[in-house]
Amino acid sequence: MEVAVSSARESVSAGSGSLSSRQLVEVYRLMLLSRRVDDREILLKRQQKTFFQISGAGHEALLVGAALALRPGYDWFFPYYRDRALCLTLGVTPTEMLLQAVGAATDPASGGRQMPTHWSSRALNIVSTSSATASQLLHAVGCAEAGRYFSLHPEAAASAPDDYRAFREVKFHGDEVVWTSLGEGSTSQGEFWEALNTAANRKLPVIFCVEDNGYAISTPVEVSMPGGNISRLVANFPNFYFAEVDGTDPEASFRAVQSAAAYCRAGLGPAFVHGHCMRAYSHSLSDDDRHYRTQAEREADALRDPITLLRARLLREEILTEDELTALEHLLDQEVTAAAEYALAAPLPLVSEITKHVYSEVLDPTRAAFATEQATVSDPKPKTMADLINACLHDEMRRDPRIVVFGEDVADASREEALAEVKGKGGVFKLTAGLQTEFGSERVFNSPLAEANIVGRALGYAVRGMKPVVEIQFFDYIWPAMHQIHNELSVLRWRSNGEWGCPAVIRVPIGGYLTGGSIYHSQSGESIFTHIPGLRIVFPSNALDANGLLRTAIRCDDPVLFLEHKRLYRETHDRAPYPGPDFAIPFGKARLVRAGSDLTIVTYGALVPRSLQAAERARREHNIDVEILDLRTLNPYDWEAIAASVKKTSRVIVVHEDMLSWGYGAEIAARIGEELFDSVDAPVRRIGAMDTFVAYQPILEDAILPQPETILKAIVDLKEY
Ligand SMILES: Cc1ncc(C[n+]2csc(CCOP(=O)(O)OP(=O)(O)O)c2C)c(N)n1
Ligand SMILES: [Mg+2]
Repeated sequence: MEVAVSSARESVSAGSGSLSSRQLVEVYRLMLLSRRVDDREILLKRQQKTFFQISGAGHEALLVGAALALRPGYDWFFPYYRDRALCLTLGVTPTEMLLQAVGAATDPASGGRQMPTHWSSRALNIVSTSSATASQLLHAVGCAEAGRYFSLHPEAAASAPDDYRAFREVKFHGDEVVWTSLGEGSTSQGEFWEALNTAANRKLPVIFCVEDNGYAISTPVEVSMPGGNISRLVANFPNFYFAEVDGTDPEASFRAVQSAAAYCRAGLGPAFVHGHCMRAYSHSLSDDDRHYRTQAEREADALRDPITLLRARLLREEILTEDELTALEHLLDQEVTAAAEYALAAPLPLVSEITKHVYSEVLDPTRAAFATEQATVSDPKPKTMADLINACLHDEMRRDPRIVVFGEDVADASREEALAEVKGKGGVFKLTAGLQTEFGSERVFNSPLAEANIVGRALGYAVRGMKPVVEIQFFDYIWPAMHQIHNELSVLRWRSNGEWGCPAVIRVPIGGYLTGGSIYHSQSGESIFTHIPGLRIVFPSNALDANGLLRTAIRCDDPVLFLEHKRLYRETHDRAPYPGPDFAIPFGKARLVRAGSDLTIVTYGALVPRSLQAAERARREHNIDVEILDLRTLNPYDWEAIAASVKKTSRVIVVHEDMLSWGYGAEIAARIGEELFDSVDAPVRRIGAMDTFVAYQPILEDAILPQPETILKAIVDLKEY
């Protein structure tokens, strides 16, 4: 009676799409195993031995059918929390699932960090998922793009000893497909449409599977979407293979996904499989569907339970007898009981390891290897920050074929033929100028106007071992990507207990002092990002630092937010000669801008030159000798340099452009208060923008943002304190 999953897979794949009796028994075994693991988790939760439960009950037929049509460890998977039966069929074991349910140290998906059903397996190419509905779809898109890139450029897969590539294994075959799934309610998320957009446009081998159980918690499908049928809404997307299928029928589901996979493998485009399944239980154990579904509706739905249907079919077609079914069920119970016992006895995670894998454990961007700071100047002509960022991008793309650059308007010209006649755009600030012309449209291309699309895809590229260096056009418009940055990019490594990482670089023009930039082209807000663990934040104040820090950002193994102050892009005072292709500056190392003995200013970005002006005047007009530290990177930041300077001068002002309240300075000031209380002779001062937005009229902008005069006044006040 027992049939190994692999043999079922082989014979099913070779056959016509209908399942033999033997295979149907195996499908039933997997479906029932999935249900029994759910039921065991529910029991354990009621016994307070686990802490959360959400089941896949009602989705089993669709998912076992789907998994049999796909290749574990070969194809890639971005599933969601209902996909227990898919993962079981791919090869995740009940024991592994229950280890996650109890939060064991040996939970291979997350080491006790994620709720149950948050799948992850490096061996099976199941990429760790979050709880956020639909955000995984963009990762699947980026993953498919990366797979295609490696198959066209296999040389790019080569490892390199001196950067992130030493730790980013690359696997590709050329015809792998990427599975991603979601509930019908989650199709209301913008990221769903952003993912379909790019998958269709680039003909990517992604299977989008909508598991339609008719409800999003308590919200029925007709409320989630006009017309109540997602297939109808997406029908006009070009290049897709579409299938709408009875997801309670494993055979029909298998056939749909098999055809979808064949279409994708042939390079024809993405596929959309819409499976109508049912929700056998409430949304989760925290929900009670009797509160919003009538008894009649619940009873009618229960008639479509795929386990009951297949069991009846096995009896009806005399494939198994009642006794044989009972024996099978008994065997599964034994298997699940053994798995639960094992999981309950498993070691618990160590509190001492909580912060492990917040950042890369293998490549520290503060380390000396990044401290070349050896400029090899061949041309002494000073270059702007814009020039030297652009130069760094050129250098690194030459050195590392895994780098791709995309974002809004970053290409020279999407219509390549135009480049014979025109100069090219290369970004609204021209920071990416010439990259497409030198490296081609496969490596440098425009994204749709959708910021979550940019960051979500970057994550997908990076998990495959590529290095996306993407641009968000203005910091003011980073917010649609915030969900991806906060809930996905920065946390992937930690939530998978180090199994996955996504060391993408996001370059973002930021800041005001533009005269006329107004609310939507002058925002700061770096402290919102320094509050996110897992993300490195860089904020250079001059051309040379921008060049050396961007190089480290690109070579390192963590995700990096690289903030470029627009006002500093083309200033005269911060220029430097091109320092050569290996000039790198480690993170977490402040620059001493000006040595002084009376007072310390801790600052960064556009406030570095403004603080310097104030310090020069303080010297001339008041004989006060100010020391200035430019932090250069905000996470990590150079506490040692701050502490040494504060101990020397005993007076300190933290100066930034961002609003004062809850700003970056608050954290630095608080830490000085906590750790250096005995070293200061005056209150720690902060200077920042007024707690409002940046206005258009220059008189208002000048008053809102900190000016050299503001800093000078604070210096004098504090010295006299
Ligand atoms: C972005 C986001 N918003 C809200 C939630 C809370 N939430 C979890 S599941 C869910 C309903 C999802 O319904 P559907 O997409 O139909 O999937 P189903 O659970 O029915 O399989 C909601 C609102 C979430 N996890 N993520
Ligand atoms: Mg649903």
